[in-house]
Amino acid sequence: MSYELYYWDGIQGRGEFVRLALEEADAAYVDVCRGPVGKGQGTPAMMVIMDGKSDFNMPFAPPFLKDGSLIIPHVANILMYLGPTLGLAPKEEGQRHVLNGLQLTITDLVAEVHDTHHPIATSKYYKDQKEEAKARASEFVENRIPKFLGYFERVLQQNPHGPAHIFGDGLTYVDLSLFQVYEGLRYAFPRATAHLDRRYPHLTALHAAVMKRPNIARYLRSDRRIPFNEDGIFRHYPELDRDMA
Ligand SMILES: N[C@@H](CCC(=O)N[C@@H](CS)C(=O)NCC(=O)O)C(=O)O
Repeated sequence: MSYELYYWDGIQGRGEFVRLALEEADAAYVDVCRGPVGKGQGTPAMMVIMDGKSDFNMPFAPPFLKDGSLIIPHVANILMYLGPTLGLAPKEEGQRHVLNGLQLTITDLVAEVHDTHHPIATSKYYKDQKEEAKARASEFVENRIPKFLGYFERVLQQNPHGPAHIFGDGLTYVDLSLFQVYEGLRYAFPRATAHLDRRYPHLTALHAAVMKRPNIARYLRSDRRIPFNEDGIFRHYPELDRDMA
């Protein structure tokens, strides 16, 4: 039976972290909102569950994964659920929680990326909070990108199995998510991230290695990979970008 991924159509957004894991594992899944309306798919099918008009648990926000009768919300939670089955997480429970801690740090980072263009209200347009966005993005570029990426670089450096992976000696879903963060930050802040390779060599090598994995490379070439755009989490607004000190 296929997994069902529910996420807003037209953007990579937070759904992309889950897609990358499903694609790497070549798992059968339906991207429900991208399917035909009227055949149990499309955004209306998601809204039925979101609005509590189905027999399933009602999630607060997408993405969520449906596996049979289970609805699993929140990116990190979905990945923790899928990880062992997809071969992208250790089987041992304690280690799975360590991995989840890393993914939750990515959740925090993603929330801060979102807040660079929506610092005041998620319900308002970017154009209605541009001044505040400038201040927020400036702080993000100056202090938060170095703090988050510096942290992940150090975790790679300290991995007793070597810096090829963020945890243990094999690929995990966190490696895939770090690839996505690296891609997204470079799209949103090309000036600020101009020298990532020099500053964060292990992260840069991880990004390159993930991009070359056969299933990921195939996915990136496919039309399932929607280009970044200004409706997603990682948005490129030149006025929010600047050179890093
Ligand atoms: N912690 C959740 C955040 C989910 C989330 O914020 N989803 C966004 C789309 S990317 C949304 O639709 N939010 C609606 C809202 O917050 O009202 C996760 O990591 O999945």
